[in-house]
Amino acid sequence: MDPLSAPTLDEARSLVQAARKPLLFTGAGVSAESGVPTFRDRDGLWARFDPAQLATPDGFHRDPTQVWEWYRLRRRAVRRCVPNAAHRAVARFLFARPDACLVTQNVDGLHQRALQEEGEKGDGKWGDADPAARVFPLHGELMGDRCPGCGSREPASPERDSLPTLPSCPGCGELLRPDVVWFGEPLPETILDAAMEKAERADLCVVVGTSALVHPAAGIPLMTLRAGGKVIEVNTEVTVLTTQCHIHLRGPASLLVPPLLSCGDADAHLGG
Ligand code: BV8
Ligand code: ZN
Repeated sequence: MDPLSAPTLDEARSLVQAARKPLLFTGAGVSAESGVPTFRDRDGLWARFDPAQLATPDGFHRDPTQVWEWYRLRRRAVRRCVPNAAHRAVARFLFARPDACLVTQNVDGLHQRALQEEGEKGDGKWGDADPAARVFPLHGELMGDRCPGCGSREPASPERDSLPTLPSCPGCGELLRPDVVWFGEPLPETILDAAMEKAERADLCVVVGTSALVHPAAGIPLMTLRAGGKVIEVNTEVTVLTTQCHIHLRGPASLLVPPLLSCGDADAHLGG
């Protein structure tokens, strides 16, 4: 069945329009059509590398060169990617709905780029809406370097990423690391606390493109459910969450998210 003609899409759109506190929750699948490899799909990052070995403090301590090689490869790939129709629809939704927020597991920065581009494109039509404060990146940012020594942070630079040497902190000389949360590391407390509070207050959680396997992030939709809210899932596959969702929309994010989140007919035809 054509996912756009499924009755469930209309039902899901009504839930989105009626929601007072909608929370959007995304994973790597929302960026798949931008060309960013997911983690667990067949051609995903796990297929060729073992993030359980590389995206960990032990892995970094054991072989910082290999870990940096992996992150620099991912950065080169993401720099060639652009936000897709799903990212743009999420951005427009956040501008149009001051009661909405986004919790993302993604570190690729494509949601943030879509917000910036839609803000500029909006050319003032969004008023003084500043949705950036309603975006909660749980796992950090791929395009950021952090110093474990003095805590300094700076944006990743293609120049520094192309050096044959590993990056060291200009302030204290310590070996820098990518500013992401590795397996076995705690998530940033203020961001996680704020995201969980939003999940408990949300009356609707729209889950897009996640296998819902990584905790504590995967607990976000469950907190909305436990608080009496509803969950809509957009995914090309079923997941461990599917049976608990009120509506499961089967199909790609860039096809389903624009009509699902459109804030008006014109917007839906924008196609994201
Ligand atoms: C912590 C940054 C404690 C790094 C990432 C056993 C049980 C439960 C938990 C654990 C356990 N053993 C260990 C743990 C904890 C562990 C965990 O959950 N492990 C899992 C694997 C079992 N969690 C942690 O370690 C966390 N920390 O618990 O700390 C603690 C507390 C205090 C003090 C000390 C310690 C930290 C987890 C964060 C790890 N970092 N990323 C980097 O990127 O390099 S997680 C990584 O996975 C990414 O962020 C990614 O977003 C995330 C989740 O994956 P998904 O986004 O869901 O991606 P995936 O490929 O899996 O799925 C894609 C989906 O999209 C699929 O469903 C697919 O069908 C769909 N899709 C594909 N294409 C499309 C699509 N959908 C729509 N449209 C499409 N076109
Ligand atoms: Zn330093």
